[in-house]
Amino acid sequence: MAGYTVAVVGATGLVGRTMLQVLEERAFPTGELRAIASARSAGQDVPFQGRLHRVREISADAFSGVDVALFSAGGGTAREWAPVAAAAGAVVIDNSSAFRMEADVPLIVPEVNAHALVDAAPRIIANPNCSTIQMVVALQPLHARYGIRRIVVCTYQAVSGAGKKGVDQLHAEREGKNAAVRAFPHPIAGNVLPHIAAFDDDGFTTEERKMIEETRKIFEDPRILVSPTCVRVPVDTSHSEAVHVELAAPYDLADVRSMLEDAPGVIVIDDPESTAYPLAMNAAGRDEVFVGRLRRDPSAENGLIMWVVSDNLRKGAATNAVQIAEVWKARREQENGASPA
Ligand code: NAP
Ligand code: 3JN
Repeated sequence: MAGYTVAVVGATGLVGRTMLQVLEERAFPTGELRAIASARSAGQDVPFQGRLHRVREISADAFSGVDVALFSAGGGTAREWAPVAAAAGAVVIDNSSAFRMEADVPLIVPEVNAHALVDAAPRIIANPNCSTIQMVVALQPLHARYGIRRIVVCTYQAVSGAGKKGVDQLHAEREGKNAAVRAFPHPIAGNVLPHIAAFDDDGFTTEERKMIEETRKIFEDPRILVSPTCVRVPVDTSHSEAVHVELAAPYDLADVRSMLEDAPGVIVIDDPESTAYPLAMNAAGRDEVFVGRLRRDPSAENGLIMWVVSDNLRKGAATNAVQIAEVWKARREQENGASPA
């Protein structure tokens, strides 16, 4: 069968199911699909390209002959199985934090640093955290033109970022019920939680640490200061962010707006007088990063404030991973001079 053999690990999860949709929508040349999950859901079926595919339990055999393995099954599964898939000959594109900060693992957002995937050689490529992805896509033109000194960011993150159990908790609470499994330490319906993942000794959460470290790695500048507060809100899909940035040089607001309008993967919606600004419910189901409320921050030198919204399951996870697969495919076909038989 023509096309690549593609494995989706975590195919029954929110991100994995979205990966299947995005592979299909973007017509990634998939000759054979391997839908992989844990023993819990082996035997279930997932839809892809108009038919149902049987989910198989993860095993070394499941990776035999696989060209591309898209992982979205958490860090533990990635640490155990990504090296197995890579050893079997697959390029692994992993959505977890397991390998993101390893020096020899490219951490890729195609609109920002596709160049970091220098050739088709790396066996593991990491997909950044969803909150980082949408922020760096919006900041990339500013970083390229002016340089970035400091970013203060507050996130408003959808419950789907916490997987199926996050969505289930919100939906159960909306119906006045208790969720069978709680994803959050407090009720989320009608609430706002300044707490995503575990706290460290300095009072930051791991989600916040990811935003700091991943932004520096993607922008290839360890001097960029990042000050995040990550917050969970009772929204199903799309993360929103208030991003306050201090640029390294004076800027012209009209130039910034026009650069953002031209930036790949960015849509500017910014007419506050007519109540037009990016909204989580409008970004859901879309692949772009939406930017609005652009304004000068008079409290900081070269300060700029923006509101950034994107679908966390698509651009924040599945779409970015499939875009990485497309970059990998282009490199590989350039090197080999041909597409797969
Ligand atoms: P989810 O809805 O809870 O789905 C988890 C998936 O992982 C399910 O398919 C599950 O299979 C599978 N899985 C769990 N343990 C496994 C194991 N030991 N072996 C094989 N498969 C296993 O979660 P999600 O929202 O899809 O997120 C999945 C992961 O993606 C997260 O843990 C995170 O690492 C990553 N993620 C990244 C971003 C990002 O920011 N880029 C965003 C969200 C998530 P079963 O059905 O068999 O349980
Ligand atoms: O909570 C969110 O909105 C995003 C969560 C992402 C996430 C959830 C569980 C484990 C990650 C991630 O992508 O960083 C991980 C992880 O792999 O560490």
